[in-house]
Amino acid sequence: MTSCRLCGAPVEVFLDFGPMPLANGFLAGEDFETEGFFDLSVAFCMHCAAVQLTNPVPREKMFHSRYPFFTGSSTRMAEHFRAFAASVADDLRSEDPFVVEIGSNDGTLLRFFANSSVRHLGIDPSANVAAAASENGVRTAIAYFDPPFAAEVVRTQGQADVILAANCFCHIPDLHRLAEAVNILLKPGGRLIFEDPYLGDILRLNSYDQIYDEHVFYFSLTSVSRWLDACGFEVIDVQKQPVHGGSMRYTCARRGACRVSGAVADLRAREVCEGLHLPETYAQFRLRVERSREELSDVLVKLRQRGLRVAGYGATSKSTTVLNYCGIGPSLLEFISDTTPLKQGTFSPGMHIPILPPASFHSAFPDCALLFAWNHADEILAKEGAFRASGGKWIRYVPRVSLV
Ligand code: DWN
Repeated sequence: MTSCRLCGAPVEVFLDFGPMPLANGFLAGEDFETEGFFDLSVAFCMHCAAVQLTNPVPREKMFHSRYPFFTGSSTRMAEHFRAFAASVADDLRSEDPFVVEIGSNDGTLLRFFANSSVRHLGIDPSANVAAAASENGVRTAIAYFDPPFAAEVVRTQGQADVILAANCFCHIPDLHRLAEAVNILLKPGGRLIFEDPYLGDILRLNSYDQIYDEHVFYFSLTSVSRWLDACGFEVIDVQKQPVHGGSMRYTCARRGACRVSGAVADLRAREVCEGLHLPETYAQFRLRVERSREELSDVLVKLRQRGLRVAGYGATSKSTTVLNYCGIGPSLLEFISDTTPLKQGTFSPGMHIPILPPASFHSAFPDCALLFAWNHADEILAKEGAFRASGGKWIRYVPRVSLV
């Protein structure tokens, strides 16, 4: 029996995907033999409602100097982060504010502050994405954020007015140590604002592909509140975000320091109505996931039997879960198109499907394209009109398997 990383109570595994490769472990042909696998299973805590991986992968295996995901690879995401930064900047009141971002990746969010000459610091353990941020004029430290690091920042640069994190906290296995570090770095009246994929949306959309090694937690307001409560903080506002398949932005402060918005009580009540605290909710999710796997495999097998060419679009982290869980290999999917230079010329983790640049997609459109980057569908469908015009069909699997 595994225990909850947040409260120590026993947890119940509701979905076991079996052996999985690293979600971002894109590899060269000569590395197939030595590729590593781990057991991907996800559990629910009856006590604090935290949904979490039971078997996190050592962080150095995932976040390193060849980390292949760059936030700025989507123009819509860049716009989302520009608007996020502008709203934070509007609320800065001190004379010489200091803004820190944990997990700052290529600096897409902090660039706004850098361009406005606001004191800022990005922190990221992956040297290559941090270097991209520095090249864009964003001050970035290559580090994991922990209490000693926070103390060093305070000693050299002072405490922060605001600490930001986007798609970062769900990657951190020890949230109590994280809160300890936040407590050191944040000014007494400061705000912690973070956003991550929202559990309610994962259940609603059946987006099981959000489950992979890097995502240790699948947050709800209920679990976030229990975590922060144990650390002297509280959620003072929540705002739903339409990115990454449905995210939640949590604004937090030290307990009692700020007025709590009515949106917090509203969302808490909605989570009770949706049964986010009940084990049967997760048992039902598991059945829907299993059905989706059967339907997707069935569609792909039938398309191949008809002699049609099928390619993937977007070599996302999420695609690693889908491909390996559904057993989709090169016999069903010819290649995956992706804009990231670091991924191009490699093979997908586990199933070893070639990753090719978009030129390969455009030079000879496949008959169908499996949209792994479904969270960027608006942006992609807008620019890939020629594929549809040529008779191409998109295969979607979120929220359900469909051919459009
Ligand atoms: O939390 C995480 C999220 C925020 O980002 C990380 N653990 C890793 C990463 O997850 P992901 O890889 O599932 O993220 P995306 O944003 O869905 O990945 C999009 C992929 O698709 C990138 O490799 C870029 C590619 N892409 C493309 O080929 N053409 C993206 C767009 C918009 C395009 O037009």
